[in-house]
Amino acid sequence: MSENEEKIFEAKEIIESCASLTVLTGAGISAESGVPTFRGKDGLWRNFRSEQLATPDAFWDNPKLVWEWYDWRRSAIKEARPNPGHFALAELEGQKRNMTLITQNIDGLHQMAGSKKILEIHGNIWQVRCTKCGDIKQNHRVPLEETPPRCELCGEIGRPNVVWFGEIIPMEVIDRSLKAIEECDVMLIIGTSGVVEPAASLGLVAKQTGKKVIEINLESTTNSPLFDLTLLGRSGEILPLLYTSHKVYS
Ligand code: BJW
Ligand code: ZN
Repeated sequence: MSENEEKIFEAKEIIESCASLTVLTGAGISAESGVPTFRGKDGLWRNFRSEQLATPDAFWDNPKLVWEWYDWRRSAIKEARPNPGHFALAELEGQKRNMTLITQNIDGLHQMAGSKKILEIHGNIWQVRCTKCGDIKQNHRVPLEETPPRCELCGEIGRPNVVWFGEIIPMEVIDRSLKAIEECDVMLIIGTSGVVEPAASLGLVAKQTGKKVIEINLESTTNSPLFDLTLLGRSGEILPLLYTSHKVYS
């Protein structure tokens, strides 16, 4: 057995025997569905980095440009379907007494795969929020009829209902994430580079409060040395190996 296979075996035992599990996912889990990650080689759009576009300043400097980026990402996400990693997490939720899925992703693929208890800490790309009255509407049109889209109620421009750099994640969402970590026995951290705060610190909170923390990533991250186990490989290949299909645990 290779070292990684031994770790997968160990992780499977930990996950199968725990009652309460909290999961944090990042862009890597959707990579096998064809959704570009942020910091990988496919993360660039017209030579812009996400850090240059995912900010309130970038939006107010040039709302049309930022909406064109979102329109491009919406077109990629619209074609995307959940991969075996998303489905494995949805099935695992059905087997656990308590499982919360915290996701940094805004693509909605966990919902599509059947996960139920989801905290979208960075928002959702299919929602448009009015910059004046705050009204939030679902909007699945690709491409958008106009960029930026306008609010049906007050006529002001809308923005994606997501959390940009320098913005605060709604307190209720952070509180619920921390509570899920407090209540869990094991935390799984999947497909995130762990560089963006405060999401990056959630795994550290889990570790510091005595939870087992297992990471799954294509490569090691700066946080890997702090975790109990790091499984290297594609999440769509590793996650289905981590539980026994159709077996119900109490
Ligand atoms: C695979 C795989 C496969 C690939 N299988 N794995 C403390 C210290 C320093 C800075 C800060 C701090 N606190 C706050 C900050 C500032 C800032 C920040 O963190 N900056 C860092 C860059 C340093 N944070 C904020 O501004 C946050 N707000 C905040 O803290 O408010 C309070 C505050 C305000 C002002 C000052 C101080 C405090 C808000 C952050 C919001 C992030 N928003 C984005 C955009 C969301 C909307 C959108 O999508 O358009 O969220 S940025 C982008 O990064 C997006 C992602 O969710 C997020 C994380 O990226 P992720 O998921 O990790 O993706 P990648 O690409 O980085 O990694 C992919 C990983 O997958 C890689 O590791 C691959 O190896 C792996 N992989 N294929 C398994 N098949
Ligand atoms: Zn409005």
